[in-house]
Amino acid sequence: MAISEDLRFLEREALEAVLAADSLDSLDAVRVAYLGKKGSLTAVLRGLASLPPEVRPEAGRVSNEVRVRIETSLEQRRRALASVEHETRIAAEAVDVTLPGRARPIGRQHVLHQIVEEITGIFLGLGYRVADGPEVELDYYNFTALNHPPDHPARALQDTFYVRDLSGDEAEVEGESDVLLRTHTSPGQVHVMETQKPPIYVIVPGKVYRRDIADPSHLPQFTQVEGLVVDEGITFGDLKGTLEHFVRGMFGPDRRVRLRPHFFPFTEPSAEVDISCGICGGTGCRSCGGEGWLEILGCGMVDPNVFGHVGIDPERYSGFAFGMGAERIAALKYGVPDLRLFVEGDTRFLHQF
Ligand code: 2NM
Repeated sequence: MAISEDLRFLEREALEAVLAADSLDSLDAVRVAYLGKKGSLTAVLRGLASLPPEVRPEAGRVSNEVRVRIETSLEQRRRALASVEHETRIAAEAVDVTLPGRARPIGRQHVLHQIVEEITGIFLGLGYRVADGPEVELDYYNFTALNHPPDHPARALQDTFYVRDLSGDEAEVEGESDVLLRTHTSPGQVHVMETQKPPIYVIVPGKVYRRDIADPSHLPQFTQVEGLVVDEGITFGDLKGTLEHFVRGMFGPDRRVRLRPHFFPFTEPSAEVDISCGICGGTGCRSCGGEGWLEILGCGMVDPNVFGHVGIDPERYSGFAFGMGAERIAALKYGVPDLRLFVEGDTRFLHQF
């Protein structure tokens, strides 16, 4: 009778310990404490053998029932705790798939790049090809072959960045320099004329350099786009029609085009080209300085002296050329008041395009 009471006490104690276990680990400690090799119930079961024969069956039956109930209770609690631990882990690992992703800034083409592509695209549509040349040039290609006389003011140290100064032994004339940063992309066109036979229809975009202080309308480095046509029977009318086509493609069909006589060393005759102001339509406003017209490029018929330098027969061929600053075109198109904005890299400005 005493053994049965011990067993029932043990059972109650074990079942309370099972319910008190709050993790799988502490529950396993309870199992070991009662059912393990050195566990309390195990010790009782071992003691059964030494009981008097008349109480042994009853004690055996009761202790077996107790073992089964403790085991059942352990299993129930194990399931409950495992399920709680599983739920806790799932909750901790949960991903909210409805959260918006982190926005990553994407790159874009610089507005000048876009403008150059737009300009060249119009001429590609007319069958022109794109050519380029080095930014570091020889004086011959930048000036001499382009009919600039030796004393032309653009050759002055004040206006041109010289890379190599030939004063000294190598100089043919004291103080003369022969390597420079190109001041226009025309030397690229000289290379084309030297290496290709007419018909020539090319557009030459690229960076050019002039010794100017940056201000709202000047940059020491800017982007030029020049065009050149050399073929039989090319006239000033072809030049004008080509430029009108360009202006309408670039600024819209309502713009008018005006040519004013001008002078360039490499063309004769030469002209500057204006377009009617997009704000006032030509009557004059603040945006065009009251003029009604905005200057956009320079042009002319290629001087026969230029053909002479590159071995093109001026009796058989004629041609026209034109040049424009991409920054100026972009400023006019978008109403930008200061060319420096294009090169300062302020993304608040650049992201508008
Ligand atoms: C301009 C204006 C007028 C020009 C001339 C040539 C060449 F190579 F054929 F002689 N290329 N570009 C030219 C003519 C450029 O830019 C304002």
